[in-house]
Amino acid sequence: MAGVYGTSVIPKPALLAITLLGLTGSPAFARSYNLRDIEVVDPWSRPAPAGATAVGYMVLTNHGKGPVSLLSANTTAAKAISLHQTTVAAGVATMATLPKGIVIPSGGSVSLSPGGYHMMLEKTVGPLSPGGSVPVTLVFSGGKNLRIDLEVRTGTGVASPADAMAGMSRMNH
Ligand SMILES: [Cu+2]
Repeated sequence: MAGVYGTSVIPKPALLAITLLGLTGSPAFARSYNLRDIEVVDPWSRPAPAGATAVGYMVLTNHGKGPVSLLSANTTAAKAISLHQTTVAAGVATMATLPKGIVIPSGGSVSLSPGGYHMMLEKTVGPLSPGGSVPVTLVFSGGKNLRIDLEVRTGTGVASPADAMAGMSRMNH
């Protein structure tokens, strides 16, 4: 995107963060879910065919006094869900699994977004179609479970995550 103007001084993660802020800055349109002190805003996924690797994105906020971890997630719409972190360095995306989950600090927010933390849905049972939704149960520390729906939509024009997913699948699955 920035490359159109001949200079690409904005690192990709920063650009993505700006895009995400733009999206979540419209609370009137963003779905949100609450479980005690945990708030989940705008969970979404991208369209995908059956048997594919799909993604899950959202913003997690912890309004409580202690840290909370998102430990895992599960769904009936795919064989399994993993928690991953993408790191982009020199234009190359690599992903790591997060066996200990994602920590949401007290009073803080963590974004699951293209190019960063994300959920990976492995082997979708059926196609994920635009306008549809994917039921997901989030498992937090302290035995707290929250049922949400990922809204399936065509993302924000970011091209790299699907490629990164394909690479990840070849490497680790
Ligand atoms: Cu992944």
